[in-house]
Amino acid sequence: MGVVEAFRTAFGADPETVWHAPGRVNLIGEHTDYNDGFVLPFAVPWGVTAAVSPRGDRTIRLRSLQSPSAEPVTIARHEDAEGWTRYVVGVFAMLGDQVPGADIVVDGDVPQGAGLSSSAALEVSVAGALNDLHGLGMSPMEVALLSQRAENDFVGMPCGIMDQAASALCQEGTALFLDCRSLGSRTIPLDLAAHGLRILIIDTQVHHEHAGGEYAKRRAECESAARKLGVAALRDVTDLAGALDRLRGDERRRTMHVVTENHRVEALVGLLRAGAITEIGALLNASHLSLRDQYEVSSPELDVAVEAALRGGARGARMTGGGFGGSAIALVAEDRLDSVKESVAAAYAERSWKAPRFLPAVPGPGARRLGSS
Ligand code: GAF
Repeated sequence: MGVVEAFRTAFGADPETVWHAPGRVNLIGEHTDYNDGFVLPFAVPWGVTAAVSPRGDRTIRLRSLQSPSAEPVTIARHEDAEGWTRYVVGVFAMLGDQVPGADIVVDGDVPQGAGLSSSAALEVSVAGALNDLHGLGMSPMEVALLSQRAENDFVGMPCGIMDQAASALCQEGTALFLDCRSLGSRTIPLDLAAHGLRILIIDTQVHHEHAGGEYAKRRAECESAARKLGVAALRDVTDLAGALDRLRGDERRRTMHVVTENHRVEALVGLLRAGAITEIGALLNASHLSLRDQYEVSSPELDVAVEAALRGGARGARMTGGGFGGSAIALVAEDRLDSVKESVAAAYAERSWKAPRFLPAVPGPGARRLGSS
């Protein structure tokens, strides 16, 4: 059943607007966003579609086509929200008195647990719809910032701006180069097909439970290192060797990663702009090693996926997203796709791990209205 039909069944009328927001993969620039640094994500072809009508009271009635119950959940007070509904109710909480309640049906097809930002897609689809319905006049970046605040302050996940910005701002066929301090962005053409290349998502189908706690810990370590170095954020470190001399242990390693990763993003953008996409593999590989050894957010499943993809002929590969499971990406020449998949599948089978899932990553458009009645 489509989302509009489900809305009619649940609420007895057509939705006033229907919005779609995508998930993302990050080409490079990992754990740099909350350090005021650079990121280069692109939107994936999967996302969340939200059919929404405003209500005359403050109640939120919500149904997800992915939830087994056909009955909408009724949320009269924001603090009553549980589970996935918090990402939606968080958006209402951040908008406060600017909007009344709403009837909402959501339908998502972002592969669950793959680390492709289904939560950002959910927040941005609802925030985009409410912005439109109530004429709030928010720019796509303001929609992203509001969605990030919903996640930080309501859900309690201290994420940076990358996922919501990618969902709100990306454009088809391009990656989004975002300066997470100025919030200035530019679209960078990602002309994979013209070079006979593909980006393959390797979903490890594993997600480690401690990911949220480790994420907050990394963020705190970076903030502490920046304080010790007397800079506003690790993005401001210009003398890396001097900074490393002044730090120890984990904070030293985290700083090493963040500073070098920012340089890798800029280098990779430079190569793309020069039309040298075939040359970006080494930067992807270096990013992975840094995330594995310096930032310590990889996992055995991600490492094996990356190593096996390279053995199978990938031009470069790295974990993508927050880490501790989720997905890796591999840059692969079209004629090597089968051998890369076979190599990764065999490496997983040898270890008796659950088979990984392979998904093609084609850069899609960002959030947009699909229709209104
Ligand atoms: C998660 C977060 F939500 C992002 O903000 C970002 O920090 C990413 O991990 C790591 O680059 O997706």
